[in-house]
Amino acid sequence: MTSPLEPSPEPIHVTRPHLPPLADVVKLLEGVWERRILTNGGPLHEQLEAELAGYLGVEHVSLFANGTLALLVALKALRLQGEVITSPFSFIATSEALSWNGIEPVFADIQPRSFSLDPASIEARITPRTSAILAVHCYGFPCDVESIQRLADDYNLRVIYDAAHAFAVDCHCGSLLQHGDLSILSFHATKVFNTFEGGAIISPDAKTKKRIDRLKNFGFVDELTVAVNGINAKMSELHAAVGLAQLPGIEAAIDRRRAVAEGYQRHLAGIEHLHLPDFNQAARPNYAYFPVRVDDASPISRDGLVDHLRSHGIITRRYFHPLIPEFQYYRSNASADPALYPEAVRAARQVLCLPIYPDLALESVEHISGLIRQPLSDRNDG
Ligand code: T4K
Repeated sequence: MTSPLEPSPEPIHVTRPHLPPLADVVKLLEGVWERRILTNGGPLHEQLEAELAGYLGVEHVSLFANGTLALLVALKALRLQGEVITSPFSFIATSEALSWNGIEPVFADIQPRSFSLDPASIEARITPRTSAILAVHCYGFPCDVESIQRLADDYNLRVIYDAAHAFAVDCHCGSLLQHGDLSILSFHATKVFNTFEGGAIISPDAKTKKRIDRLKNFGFVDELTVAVNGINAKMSELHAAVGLAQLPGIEAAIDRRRAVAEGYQRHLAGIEHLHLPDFNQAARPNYAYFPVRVDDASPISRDGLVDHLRSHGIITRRYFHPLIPEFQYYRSNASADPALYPEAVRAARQVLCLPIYPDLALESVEHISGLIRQPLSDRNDG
């Protein structure tokens, strides 16, 4: 075992994709080679939609080439216009999907525990032009879905959940993906469940799924009819094969993530100025990320800790710094004003995502924790 203060031999990255046995993928691909149906809703695509619906506890899954295209199409499917209230503390794709649809993102503040939109701040941003709320289950922690739905009902707004991080997360009433008008998932290499690249939309009913399935296939109803202004956002058979091979191992992968998270909770407990994530927010968490906060009174800053860990080969990430409105493209947005989202500003300054993935060794978790404890404790003593 590496001693807590020795450098790691190999860099440890914030994540490492979970892969199914290659033989399982090859077996599925043999069928693809025989059938020569490579895409456009092939049998593996259909099978993965059905198996995912069963596993996730939802009725209607539409697969996509990636999560960003799923977001683009979800917004289009609901015919949204004007302004949509969203989180500044997310991956840039959340706002980019709005901009690509000609919709203006309006940034509201987040709650410090869940890192997800604060209903009070959403309400303060509602105008006559607001058509929807695009909320993010950040790090897989559930949004306050009930308060958000109440606001939507009161102001006649639609709700879309960017659930890119929330694969297989349950809230108090079952699958988190059942809330809102639509939810989208990402199956990118860095996600809990990956198809290399991929994504999905969860629809509440068969009619909505049909509309979404047309939108992702150029809007075709049949060979002669295009009903909507669609796009090509389909998942190929190759990616579906990876997904089908992943599913049998997903429970074990989430269990191993839990063991890593519990290891960090154990080894990092009681360090002053270091605040650990609260996974009890979900009835069933997925441990997609392990975000810690380095508070402003800490003897070492968050960025100092990033550099310290990097010098020992531990590559953490500051998801989500910079905030979306700090990127050049959004700086001129009318709601790009840090005074409107102080909690998001604080989170972007304090949060550090530690390595977490199924085959991260528990010895490495102890090693990383020792590296974190050192500068926080040393300087406290001095
Ligand atoms: N909404 C939200 C809230 C999202 O977080 C995302 C994506 C989306 C929507 C859009 O979904 P997609 O269109 O991507 O399906 C990553 C991902 O590219 C991105 O999918 C993800 N969110 C975002 C939070 O993180 P980076 O810039 O961190 O990726 P990268 O390449 O630096 O990877 C991080 C680490 O993972 C690397 O240091 C090493 C490891 N890695 C990565 C890849 C791609 C591997 O070991 N193997 C790999 O193949 O963005």
